[in-house]
Amino acid sequence: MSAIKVVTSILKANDEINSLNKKMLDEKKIYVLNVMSSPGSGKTTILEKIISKLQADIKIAVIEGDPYTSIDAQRIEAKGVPVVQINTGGACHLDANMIKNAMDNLNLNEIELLIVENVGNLVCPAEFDVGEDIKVTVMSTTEGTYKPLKCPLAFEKSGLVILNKIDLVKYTNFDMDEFYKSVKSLNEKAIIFETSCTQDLGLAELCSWLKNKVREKRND
Ligand SMILES: Nc1nc2c(ncn2[C@@H]2O[C@H](COP(=O)(O)OP(=O)(O)OP(=O)(O)O)[C@@H](O)[C@H]2O)c(=O)[nH]1
Ligand SMILES: [Mg+2]
Repeated sequence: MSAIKVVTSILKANDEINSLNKKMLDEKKIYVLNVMSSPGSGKTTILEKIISKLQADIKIAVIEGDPYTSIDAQRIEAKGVPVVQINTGGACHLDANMIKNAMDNLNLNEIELLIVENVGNLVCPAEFDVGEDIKVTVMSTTEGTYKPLKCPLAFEKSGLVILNKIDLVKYTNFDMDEFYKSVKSLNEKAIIFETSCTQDLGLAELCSWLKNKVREKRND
């Protein structure tokens, strides 16, 4: 019984801070992505590609969640956009309080698109809102067909699903029909893009969709 109460109160505390973060991000009309995936699905690589394609038109900043290192933040910094590193000290997800501290280190007047790369983990991050307009789940074709059914919450809560490493599908037994069926069974409204960062597939379409979302929010 007490364990249930602890979990409830942690989530409630997160919701309260999240509402304040969200209010500020909405006032500034910043469109926010919360990008989640298993370790190594390609989150940072997709971010690098998005930044390259959109930075001439849209002011982008990134919050990088990582258990211990700054490796991904350095990759993003090399693209020339503001980035704040959050090291969770081994914790498996970002929470609203961490995002609040990161926001204090960003000039919100100079951001139109804020991308949060969550810690590589496809279970816990889905529980914690971080001020996002949309949750994004990235999964790669090398992770097996049944990942959506094994980690349903991330897919249920994600408005956008990116199936990455589509270039590798031919080397796997990944069942594309079954993947679409499982995602749609969990979340029939999810928009799905197939991408390859090595072959530059699907990224232009993804960026065009994203650009529209950023514009919609600015014209609210
Ligand atoms: N073949 C192929 N490799 C890719 C693709 N996208 C990313 N990779 C590779 O996959 C590996 C992991 O990519 P990252 O972008 O670091 O993955 P991540 O999800 O950010 O990883 P964590 O932050 O550690 O969870 C790297 O070696 C990338 O070069 C792709 O579309 N195709
Ligand atoms: Mg990464």
